[in-house]
Amino acid sequence: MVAKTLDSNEIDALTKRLDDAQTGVHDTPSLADDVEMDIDDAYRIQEALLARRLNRGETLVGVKLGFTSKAKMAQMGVSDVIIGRLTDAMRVDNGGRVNLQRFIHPKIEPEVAYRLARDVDLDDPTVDIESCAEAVAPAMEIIDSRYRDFRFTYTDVVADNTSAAAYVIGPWQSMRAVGDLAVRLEAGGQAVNGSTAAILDDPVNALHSLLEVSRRRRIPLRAGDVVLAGAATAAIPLTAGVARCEIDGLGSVTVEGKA
Ligand code: OOG
Ligand code: MG
Repeated sequence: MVAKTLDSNEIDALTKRLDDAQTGVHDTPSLADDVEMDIDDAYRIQEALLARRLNRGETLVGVKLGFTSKAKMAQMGVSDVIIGRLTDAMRVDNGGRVNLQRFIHPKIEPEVAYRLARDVDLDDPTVDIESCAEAVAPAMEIIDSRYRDFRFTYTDVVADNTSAAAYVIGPWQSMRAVGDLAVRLEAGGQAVNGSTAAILDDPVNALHSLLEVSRRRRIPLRAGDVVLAGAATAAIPLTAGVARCEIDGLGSVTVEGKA
């Protein structure tokens, strides 16, 4: 069988479908129900979604990894690390409020964030990605799959910018080991506990996985970029009220969902 990639009209139509779902705050069925697409197509759709956001005046501020924890892989029934893109419109200040009307069915998850000190040369095989990171912080990501009931395939979720919707970052510290720190997330009367070790055994490994995927997908990594290393526990629903994540030794971060 000859592998068929989607033509640019098909890419445009699927991109519009996901973009309309996000901006119109409504869900959409899995793309995989309607079309056959491969992982290259999925990253093309993600790139086209980003282009639409940039056209609307948003700026690119970083990247996020997904499926870096066994809990998340089990929850979502998929495997393999995925990368999405963060824009300034997704950023919420620590302690700030976020309007829940922006989202379809938001969930929140505890993350570790890194900040890059310099541009990463993707073509330099000797580049030391760890030395390109200057700071680390506790963080939370709000995910809001555009797919009905959060039901998606591996290619679906990549096309949908890996469910990225919003993020909040706590106090930055200069680079240090964060390999096995206790993590607690509380939101909407629920709490989950875990460890940063759930993120690829050590969140720093997320930087290495990121470099690998960025090289393959030509995703630029630039000075100042935020990197969300992936969730340390399963995500829980974000409802009205304060959500709080505490990471031992790294500090805490909060966001308030406004009904
Ligand atoms: C996909 C996003 C995964 C993570 O940290 O693993 C992710 C999803 O679960 O909807 O952001
Ligand atoms: Mg995440």
